[in-house]
Amino acid sequence: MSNIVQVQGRRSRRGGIDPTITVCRPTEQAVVYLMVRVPLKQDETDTEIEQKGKFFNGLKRRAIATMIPDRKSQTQSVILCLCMLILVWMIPFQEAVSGEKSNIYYGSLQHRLIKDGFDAHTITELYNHPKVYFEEKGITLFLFHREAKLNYDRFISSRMIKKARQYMKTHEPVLLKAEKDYGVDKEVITAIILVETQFGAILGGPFILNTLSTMAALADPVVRERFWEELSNSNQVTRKKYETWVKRKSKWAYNELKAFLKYTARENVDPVDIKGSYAGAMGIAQFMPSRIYTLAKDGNDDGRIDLFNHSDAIASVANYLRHYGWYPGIGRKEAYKVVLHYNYSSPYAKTVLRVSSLLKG
Ligand SMILES: [Ca+2]
Repeated sequence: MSNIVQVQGRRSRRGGIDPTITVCRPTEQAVVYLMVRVPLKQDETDTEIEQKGKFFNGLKRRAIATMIPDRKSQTQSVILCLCMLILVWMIPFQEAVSGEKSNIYYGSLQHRLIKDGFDAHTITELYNHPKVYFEEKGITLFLFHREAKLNYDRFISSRMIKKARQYMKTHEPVLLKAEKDYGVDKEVITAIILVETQFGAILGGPFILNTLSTMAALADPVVRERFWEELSNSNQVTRKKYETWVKRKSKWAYNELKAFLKYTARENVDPVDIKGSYAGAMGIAQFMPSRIYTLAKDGNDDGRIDLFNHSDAIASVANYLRHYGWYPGIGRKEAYKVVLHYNYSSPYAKTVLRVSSLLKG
């Protein structure tokens, strides 16, 4: 009885190739089932797709030639397949999984946005933009993100505190104005801006439009199922946890997406060009789009709210903290609760207050 290696591929212009490598014995159930997914670029030509197909056909031939004559054991078969999978990943296909083109995922989301009052032409054009794709990789990171595991200690190093003092010196007039206008200590504003983006040095990776659209699109059962198929290969999350997370986050992301689209339209900035955190927070102070409308402020009085501008970011943080209860002379216990509103993480709030206290000392 020989082992059989099958390489099957499902091709589509937008969804990519999903070759499945299966190792099994004919009279038994599949012993090993491995799958690797190779996405295609939106503009990939038929010839390029054909070349990828040929590669997998070659893989299949080599695998069968190796395994059938020698009747290799299951273990050897698995090792061979794993080696081949590694080879597959090493092929310099230009498009990462996260870069997969989107319309197959974003169809129902577009309908929903249009139904909720967004201009049909603008939405269709936006989701056909080459930079818009399903942000699979980023959303996976978000799902597995563990706030408590982040290394907050680095923010209280002498190097960081020195940088914070320099920042306070550079932006002293704006910080003093914010302190006067909002009654919020300049040290705590500085501490938040340090921890959020290291004073604007780290402004995020993925494009916010893709991050929020991807999470919002998971409200569609078809998209949700497809993404689950990707995730379930990692064995890091149960179906139950996934469903709970999706239910909560897709609703939240949809509201954030609407706020983001309104904000970018109001400020006349291109929504496809703004990068943010894995959760969709933007700018020097990492505001979520919904908060921009209610709590962001124009710190430099130019009539615009630009969260990539330090004066606007400083005033916005001050207003945010005041809104959640900060007042001059606030005690540590109360201050801790207010900072938690910025990011609901105990290590985060403790670090912000520690930095603030070091800056005062
Ligand atoms: Ca401004």
